[in-house]
Amino acid sequence: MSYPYQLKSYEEYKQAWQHSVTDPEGFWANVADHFYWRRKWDRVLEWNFKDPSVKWFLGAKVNITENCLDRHLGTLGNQPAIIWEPNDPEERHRVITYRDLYNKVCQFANVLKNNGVKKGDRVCIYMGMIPELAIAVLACARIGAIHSVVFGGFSAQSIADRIQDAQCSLVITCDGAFRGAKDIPLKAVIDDALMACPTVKKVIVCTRTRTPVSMLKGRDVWWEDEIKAVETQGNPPCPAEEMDAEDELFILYTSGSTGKPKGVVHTCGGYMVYANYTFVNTFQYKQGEVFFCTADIGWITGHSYIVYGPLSAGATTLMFEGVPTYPDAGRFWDIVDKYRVNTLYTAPTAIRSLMGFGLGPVNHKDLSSLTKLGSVGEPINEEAWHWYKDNIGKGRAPIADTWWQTETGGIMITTLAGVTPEKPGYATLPMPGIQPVLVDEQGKEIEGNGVSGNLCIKFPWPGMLRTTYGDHERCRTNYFATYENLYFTGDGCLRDEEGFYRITGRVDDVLNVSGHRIGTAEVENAINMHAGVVESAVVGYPHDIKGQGIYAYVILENLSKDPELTRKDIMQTVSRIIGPIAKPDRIQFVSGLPKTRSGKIMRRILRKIAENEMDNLGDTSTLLDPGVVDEIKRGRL
Ligand code: 6R9
Repeated sequence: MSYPYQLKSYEEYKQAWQHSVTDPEGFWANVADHFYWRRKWDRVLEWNFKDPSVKWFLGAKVNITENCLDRHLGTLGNQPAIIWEPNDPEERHRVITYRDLYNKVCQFANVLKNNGVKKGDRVCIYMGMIPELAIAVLACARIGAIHSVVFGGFSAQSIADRIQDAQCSLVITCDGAFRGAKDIPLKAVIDDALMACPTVKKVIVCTRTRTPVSMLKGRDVWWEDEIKAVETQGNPPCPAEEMDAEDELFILYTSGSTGKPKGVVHTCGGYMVYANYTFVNTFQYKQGEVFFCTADIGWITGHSYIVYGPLSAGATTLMFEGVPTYPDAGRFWDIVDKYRVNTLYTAPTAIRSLMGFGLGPVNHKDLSSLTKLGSVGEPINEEAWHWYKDNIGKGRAPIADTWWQTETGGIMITTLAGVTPEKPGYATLPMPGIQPVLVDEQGKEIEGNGVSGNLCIKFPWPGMLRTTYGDHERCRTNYFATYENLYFTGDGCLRDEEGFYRITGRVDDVLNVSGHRIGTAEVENAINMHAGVVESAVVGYPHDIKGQGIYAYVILENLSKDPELTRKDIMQTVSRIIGPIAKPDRIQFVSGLPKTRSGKIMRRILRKIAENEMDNLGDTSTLLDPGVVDEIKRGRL
């Protein structure tokens, strides 16, 4: 496959960006022309950020799986689509060609149909990183069912919340998942979740770990048995459902600063074009290369850069089941070596954790195939950037530091590897089609260079979210109401003298722990569920490996006789309610929280204390009880 819209030089990039601003519709129509549409659009774009209402490729008909599978069969049928590396390096890896993948997706799409799934139904997917996860995702898309993938680290309660919110009718899961030395009992977690989910009529269970599972009569069926049933029917083909460009493709839940996670909704046409365009340009993919994104498909990075971006480009995508440190800290480098990986796309938190093991695990691994590197999920500190550049890229491979969000669908600000300049700590320049602006607190645009402010986007792009599932008003207030006629990202940002962008982190109450987004309110709600807790306040603090750690200030009903045990109990509660990823790193028991006279917690002060910037607390005179601050300072962990 060739990509006529792949930008090859800095000059070409500048021209493309200009074109995308002066004539956005013409620009995106030119890109979209290179996809397979059942019917082309009548209009490219209709939008307003007030409602908000954004529609791309109006009237067009498409199925993303025909672009990811069918259209490659003639030329790439025998090429590897997915290379799968298991958790245990001793186990055999799998190579799935485009033809295999097509067959498997059609087969499983028929399984879904046999189990009553129809266009528009919501399907929850809770699986480990095995090829069947990608197959399940694509099978949903094939028949027009809306997938909602839930990361394997979330608790039963979190899954139940997501299933209820989307009113899913079917769940696809595994008996268990291997992750490093751990064996996670996915089906047992689903069983717990489903006690609160009457909409779920069927559960399809794929075998992976052979952990004993309880199969509920009439509800639970085995993936393998269902496949056999389709084979017995003679493996009929599964024609792709014709979707409107603006039909929903998937829901993915993500944390905001308030309340429960929201279901970000992406649609078929625009998301497809954007995931593909950003993949092909950021990583300068060339046919035959091996692309390794280390994310989990449970996050947006996995959706866009393990599944849809690479497959729509006919690329070979490497899917890894395990973790970077199992069986040892050389695992990524072994994988790069074994499959001659050309592009590695990973997160700063992984780089920092591997840095801690020194160069031992890197030395003697052949990394010469690597020509491009990527970073995603959180700001990359300069030390990690240089370590990655020098020791993994051997000084040769450019680094694309890609800034984007679940809501943006694809990469927004980044270096195009080897094409546009890179700068440590900087995401650098906007993708063609992206118009970033910095605004001050009043929403006034800050023009010129050498400035910083809140990062907003002032024009729609095809991959942007369309709504939050079941609650459009929430979408409006969250993203489009802070500043008039702008999409607000929640990130702070600076633009240097040359016009390069550096993301400085969230300016709202969202934490970024090991590249995972967690709302402080969510963690507080979970802590407050623990018997004996009166109130809590959660803030982030700098953490060497995770980027941010979670610091919780907790008021107990009675002083604890065994504070260590109480801490563990609270951790357990958070683990149960949200999942292990949201466990606080530090819990400080306090007798009160700094509140204003109107009862608002002054998080700024708590943040400063957690960051150990005690001398810099600012004005505390408006507090109801300024004395509480001294107590909290004394008790800092
Ligand atoms: C893709 C993804 C989004 C938030 C985002 C920002 C942070 C992501 C970043 C980055 C600095 C980068 N973030 N990439 N910060 N530099 N290259 O991570 O989506 O999970 O929704 O998180 O992550 O704060 O707002 P998501």
